Amino acid sequence: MSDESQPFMFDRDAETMPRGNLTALQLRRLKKSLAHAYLKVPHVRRKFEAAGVAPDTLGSLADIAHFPFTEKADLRDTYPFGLFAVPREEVLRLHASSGTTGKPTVVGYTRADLDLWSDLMARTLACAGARPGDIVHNAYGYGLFTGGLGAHYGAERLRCTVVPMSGGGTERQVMLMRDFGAAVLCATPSYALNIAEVAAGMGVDIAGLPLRYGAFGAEPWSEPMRRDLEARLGIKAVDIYGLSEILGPGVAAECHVAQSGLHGWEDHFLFEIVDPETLTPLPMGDVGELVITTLTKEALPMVRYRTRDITRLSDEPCACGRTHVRIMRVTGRNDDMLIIRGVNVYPSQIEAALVGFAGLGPHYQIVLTRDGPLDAMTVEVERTGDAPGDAAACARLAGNVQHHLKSVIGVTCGVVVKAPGKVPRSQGKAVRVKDERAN
Ligand code: DLL
Repeated sequence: MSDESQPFMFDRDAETMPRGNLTALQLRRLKKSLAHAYLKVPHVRRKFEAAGVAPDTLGSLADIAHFPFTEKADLRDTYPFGLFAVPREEVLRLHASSGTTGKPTVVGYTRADLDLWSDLMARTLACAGARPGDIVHNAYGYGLFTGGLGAHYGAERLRCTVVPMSGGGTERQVMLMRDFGAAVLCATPSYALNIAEVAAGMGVDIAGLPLRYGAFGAEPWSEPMRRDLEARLGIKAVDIYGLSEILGPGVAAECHVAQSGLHGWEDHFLFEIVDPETLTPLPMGDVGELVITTLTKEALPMVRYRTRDITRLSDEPCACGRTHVRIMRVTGRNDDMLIIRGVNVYPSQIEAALVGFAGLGPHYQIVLTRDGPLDAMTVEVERTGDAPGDAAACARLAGNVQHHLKSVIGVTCGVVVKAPGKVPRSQGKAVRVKDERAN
């Protein structure tokens, strides 16, 4: 059988489960998970009682719409361990991500949760193109961030050889990618771009190396950015998605076959899209906020977690044969949305407009300032090494970029053209927006 008709899968039975079986499994697991959270977490019990629901009021998957949402604020209010559903001694690992205030959002994993995470990350990496025996160069940050250890244990579970690089030390990353012959690069897309650029500066032809796939995620990116990374690195660049509150990476992954939307692992998560204003569930295909309920997590079961990520679901059959619903590319968050002179702007829209613009490198930063009562936005871009650097040429380029951005995002913003290398480089998740507005 050819590769295309039978793509490799880590868990074929689960990944190709017929819809009827998947729905029945989800309902069984959802009932159990709701009961677990309700019985073990006083905060969850109080919220259920206030909403007039209990685990046994759920008769079908659609009934989930009657249950209360969980938000970042619930984690903040119960900091650090108040949402854990098992005794703290059974939590073998803690991770944390940024919270909305000074305190981080803390998440925990039991032995079974860590096993599940490894399995789902092995599934994710295989879906993205990794194979047992491959060398996986892992440039996701190790530490409290879930990216590094999540990809690490998943790659080991898949029986790959892991190079645990973490972020930073980019020249050394390039050297070891070349010397070891990495087949798969795990990194944020912005850091992958940084690696490609440093390699070019070192005279290393990365596209000529054995590298075949990139498993890129943890931040929004765009189709033009994908094409750029694929050309520079000579790979297929594949989108992977996850968030600490739900698991870390390993919630959803594109397949390298179709590269068109991320299969959300429905045997372990229930996905909904809701209207971000009214919070009512939207039909399949409509754009809204992604809400996720965990079905099998022990330490931190999550009921209807509001991800703030804006996307849509697709249940169209996929060329790879997986039956799990696809989460289309996340276009932004409804809480990092910028409102500039009344116009809603997502940083990812700006990125898509800048990547590939003649004379510009792919690095950019958005600087927000206050102009009287109004917010003003300046986009700092970088000219390529071969674009002329005299003041007149830079002003012309800035004018052209400004015109182009206006036509794409509908708002006029300042544009500053910087010399090559002058826009700060990513070492992990890119800081795309610098907010200099005094409150
Ligand atoms: O970023 C987990 C992860 C690590 C995913 C490595 C993929 C690879 P957090 O730090 O909790 O977890 O951040 C989660 O990052 O709600 C999205 O807004 C954003 N995000 C993650 N993956 C993608 C993606 C990890 N593929 C938050 N596209 C999420 C767009 C993404 N945004």
